[in-house]
Amino acid sequence: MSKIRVGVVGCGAIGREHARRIANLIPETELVGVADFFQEAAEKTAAQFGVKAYASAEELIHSDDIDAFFITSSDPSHAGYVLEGLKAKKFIFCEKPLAQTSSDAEAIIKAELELGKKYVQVGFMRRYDRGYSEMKRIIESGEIGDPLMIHSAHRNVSQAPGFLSNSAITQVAIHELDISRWLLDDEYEEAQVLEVRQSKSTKGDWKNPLIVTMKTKSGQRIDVEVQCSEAFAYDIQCQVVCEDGLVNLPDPMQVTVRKDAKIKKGLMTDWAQRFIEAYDIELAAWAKSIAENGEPNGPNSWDGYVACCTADALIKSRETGVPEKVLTIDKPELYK
Ligand code: ISE
Repeated sequence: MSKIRVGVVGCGAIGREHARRIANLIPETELVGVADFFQEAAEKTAAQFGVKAYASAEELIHSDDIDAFFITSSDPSHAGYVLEGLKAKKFIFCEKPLAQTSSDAEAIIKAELELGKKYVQVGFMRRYDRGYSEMKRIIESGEIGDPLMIHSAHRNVSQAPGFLSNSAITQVAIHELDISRWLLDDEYEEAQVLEVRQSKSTKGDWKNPLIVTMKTKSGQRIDVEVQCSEAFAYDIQCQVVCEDGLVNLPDPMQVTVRKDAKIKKGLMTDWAQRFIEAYDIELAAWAKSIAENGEPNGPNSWDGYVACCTADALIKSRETGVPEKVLTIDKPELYK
């Protein structure tokens, strides 16, 4: 079978990482070209992989040499490129978030429904992390009873320039919005951001830390501590409390060093390293599902849309100070 010919839109760190996977790790794919808002960045990455630098994202998306493309550009550009890709009937792998607002994500759902087939996958890579996958398997087995609540923490050492106050929700907490509903297999009723005493590292109108909470339709509660920056490490914690027991996300493997009458064990500082294996598994599964079944089978536009609706409710609750309803359209048949 011929290879899936892939382009990458956005040549920042995650774009180059995905380009490397497409070019070197995944047998079903071939890297054909890249594009970036800054032509120099596109040319540098193209030279690194020996592929074409397109003059614009639109040119790459509409090229007859491309079957599928990755969106790894800045968050506000995602929704527009997804819509462009649907016009061109290309498979689209869009890094999270799918859009900046639920109305932009809804436009994507409508465009995809008109095509009657799934073209879009959203980069919620945690679903492919071995720790989270095992937690889901245990919850679904029923061996520790029904899930009642989740306690999570998402702690970062730093953020790239351009980070805004609501990026804490749309860029950081968005992973928790997806992984929690995936683990619980339930939808959200309401969501709220809780105020907490601010740490000395709070910058401008960023709130650091924040507590993000959600309540599901069946009454489960989720609380997430979000530290956008200056945390002691890149540290992701998740504990699902069930009726008869609980399940914890394991820390990544680290060796221990014994010295000076102490045991030392390192923590990570970088999210790309923390989830490197999850990204590998995610991209391999994406390519395999397209090659074998003609459509992606990972987190889809609906999942991206629900995350945006939940983010909208959280952003609204920052203004109102009370829990806000998570409002969605009815789930279309295509995503059931
Ligand atoms: C980044 O964009 C990610 O997706 C990481 O997973 C997250 O932990 C980090 O805070 C974001 O900036």
